[in-house]
Amino acid sequence: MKIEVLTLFPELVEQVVRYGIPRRAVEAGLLALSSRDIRDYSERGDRRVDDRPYGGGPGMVMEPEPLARALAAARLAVGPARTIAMSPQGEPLSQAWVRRLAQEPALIVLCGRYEGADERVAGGIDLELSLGDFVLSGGEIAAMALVDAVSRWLPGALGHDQSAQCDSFAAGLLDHPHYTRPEHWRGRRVPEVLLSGDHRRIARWRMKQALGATWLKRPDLLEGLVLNDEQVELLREFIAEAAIANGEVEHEQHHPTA
Ligand code: 9D3
Repeated sequence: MKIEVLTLFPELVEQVVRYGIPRRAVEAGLLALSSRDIRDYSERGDRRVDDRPYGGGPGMVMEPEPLARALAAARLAVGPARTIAMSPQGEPLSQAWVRRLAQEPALIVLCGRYEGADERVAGGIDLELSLGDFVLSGGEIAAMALVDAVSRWLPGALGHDQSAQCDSFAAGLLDHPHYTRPEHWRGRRVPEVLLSGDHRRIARWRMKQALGATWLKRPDLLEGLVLNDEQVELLREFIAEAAIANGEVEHEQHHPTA
């Protein structure tokens, strides 16, 4: 996949492929990232690409002409591509979007700065994406998050085992707890089941912990899932044990979040 990022900070964006899975995706020829400096398309001697907002008010607006020219150059470079603007007005980025975008042959990603782009460039944009409801200083870190997440879904970027596990084990759930050596650390032991060598019991314990963590911390994620019979039973057990641990059985209280 080719990704072209249009930005005022190309050196910042390129950092994303210096480490980890995005780096390996580039080395394996699965990903080509290039960033394009919007200032190179400025119409002005001082290379500025911002101007004051019509209607007044604080802050500056990205001019449409440099953005349109940079978009045209990016399209020439990568061919037909989905064009995405990283924007606080965008749809929240989700794993569903990440997996969909990883199928594309090319992406063009526009990073806003200042108060955002002149609204008239919106016609050249297919999709607006946000990282969520908090304020960033610009779209670059959001674009880097998108590149990182997409690179994990390029065929061959993860070990085959890993991706298969990710798919089948606990899609849509929070992770189960992890432990490593030593077995006994500052008075706390590793759960006995993980030392048992009984792979079926371990898998059931992990699924139960994943279901339980999701129920406790992100009940909204459970709403969207269809659990199989074993998962329903494991979650019932987890909830029953959590109630006992909370002393709710004797006192007939309810779940702490209720
Ligand atoms: C403080 C300025 N805000 C006035 C109400 C509007 C605003 C403009 C530009 C807020 C943020 C930004 C820059 N942010 C992004 O470009 C951005 C972003 C974000 O801020 N949060 C989450 N996802 C994203 S994607 C791009």
